[in-house]
Amino acid sequence: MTRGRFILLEGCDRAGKSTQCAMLVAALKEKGHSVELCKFPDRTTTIGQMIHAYLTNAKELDDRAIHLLFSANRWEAMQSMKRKLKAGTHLVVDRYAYSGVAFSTAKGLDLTWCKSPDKGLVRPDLTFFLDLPTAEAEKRGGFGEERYENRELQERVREVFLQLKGKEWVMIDARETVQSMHHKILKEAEENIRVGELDGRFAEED
Ligand code: 2DT
Ligand code: MG
Repeated sequence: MTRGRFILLEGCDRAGKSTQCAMLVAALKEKGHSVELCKFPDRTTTIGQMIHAYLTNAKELDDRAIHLLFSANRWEAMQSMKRKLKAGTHLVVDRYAYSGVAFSTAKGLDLTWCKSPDKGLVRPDLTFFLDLPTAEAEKRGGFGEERYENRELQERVREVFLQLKGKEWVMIDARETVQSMHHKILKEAEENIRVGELDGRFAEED
C-alpha cells in the first residue's frame, strides 16, 4: 500500500478554494479513493475557537500571538493527518502554512520569523494556487465582515503568496469557470496519485 497524498489548495479569499476542495473530494471518492477534507483554520478546536474570536473581531490579539495560534492549530492536527496519510487516505486541504505566512507578512511581520513556527509540519505533495486579481475577488459579492477581508490587505497577501510560489505549485486561474478549474485540478491530482504509485515514491514509510 502507498501512503495517501497531501493535496493543498491555497489562494486569496473568494478564489473558490472551498468549492474546489469539496468537488475534488467528491470526485476522488467517486473514483473509489479514500479521501478526507481538512480545513485551516480548524475552528472546532480550543485553539480554533480563539482564532475564530479574533477573526470575527470578538477578541484582540497581538499579531505575533495570533500567528503562533494559527501555526499551533496546524500542529495540533499533525498526528491525525499523518495517521490518515499513512493509512492510505488522501487529504484535500483548504489553506495551510502558506496562508499563515502570507497573511502575517502582509500585516508587516518579518517573513523569516513567520516561516519558523511551521517548520517540521508535514509537507504537501501537490499545491494548487487559485489565483484571482483582487479587483475580481471584490466583484464576487464583495468581502465580508471578517478581519482581513479588505482590499488593501488582500492585495498585499496576494503579492506575498506570489513571492512564496515554488516550482512545484500548480497555478490555477480562478477567473475560469468552476467546472474548468475542477477539471484541471482533478487531472493533476489523479496524475500525482498514479505516478507516485508507479515510481514507489509513496511507499509506506515512517
Ligand atoms: P478562512 O476564510 O479560509 O476560514 O480563513 N489565515 C488562515 C491566517 O491569517 N493564517 C493562517 O495560518 C490561516 C490558515 C486567512 C480565515 C482567515 O484566516 C487567515 C483568512
Ligand atoms: Mg474567509
